[in-house]
Amino acid sequence: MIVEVVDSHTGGEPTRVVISGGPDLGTGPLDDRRERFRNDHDSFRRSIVNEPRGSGVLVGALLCPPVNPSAATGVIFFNNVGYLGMCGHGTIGLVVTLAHLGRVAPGDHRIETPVGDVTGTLLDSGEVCIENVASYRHARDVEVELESGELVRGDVAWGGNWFFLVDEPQQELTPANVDSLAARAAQIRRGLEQAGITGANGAEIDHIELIGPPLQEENDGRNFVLCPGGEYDRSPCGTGTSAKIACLYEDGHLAEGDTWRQESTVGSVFSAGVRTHDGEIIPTVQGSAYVTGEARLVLDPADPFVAGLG
Ligand code: PYC
Repeated sequence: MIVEVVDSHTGGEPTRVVISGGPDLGTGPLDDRRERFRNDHDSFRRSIVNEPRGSGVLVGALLCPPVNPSAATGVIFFNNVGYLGMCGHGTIGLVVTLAHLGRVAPGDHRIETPVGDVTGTLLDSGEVCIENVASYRHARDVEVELESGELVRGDVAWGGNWFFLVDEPQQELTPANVDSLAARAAQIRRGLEQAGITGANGAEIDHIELIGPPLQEENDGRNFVLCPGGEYDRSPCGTGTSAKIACLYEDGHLAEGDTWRQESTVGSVFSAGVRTHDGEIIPTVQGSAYVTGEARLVLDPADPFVAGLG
């Protein structure tokens, strides 16, 4: 079986868009189709993003026919351990990939995801600005106890995925510190699980976002985001930036029309903002992506690792 993919990176974080050869998930809402993907085709997910064809840091994007024909596409994002609600860096990568394939031109493109519609605007500059799903803070200043007994406080917020956002002024959020940052974020995640702290309706908080001061004075903040599978986001994390934007707006630290420049751990930057609609906070996140490859992946049934490792 041959699967055609286009790879890109957004601020250093890779996205692999499946162009053909993916499972037929039928029709209906994208969240139903994500459940079909999870229940009936999970080996496809593992084949595409896990070793030996991928790596732990890769996010996959399965194109699906949209429910509303006016949308450019539907998409289901997935990673080394499961499925995402939305993915900001992935949506920027997706729009640049569709432009690379000649399927979209500069302008607004509606994209359906399992957690709602987003808009990806391809700018004349080649940058992409996404208007994300409505984002919000679910719980403020929540205390969580780590195995060491240390108490850490943070906010639970939704930006298309669930985040626990913690101010981390103690250590620089740089590549030199990723091992200790990942260990700390993993401890926080375990602490949340043990305490039964969740997002709305008991949803698992599967992304931990440590936030510190920027290293470049033109920027406003820097983050380290631990993703569900244990890798950190090389980009500033579009959904994590959206969660942060929602908290900033709710705290009165960001108004409509303001720009928040979010640095990632590797130094890439997203420019973010907010607009409100019917009382909801709609974040915008702008960044660049670059196509890195086009490939025909071979899924040979005789290959003992056809479904990937892990
Ligand atoms: O950019 O939203 C994002 C994201 C989520 C996980 C990895 N990147």
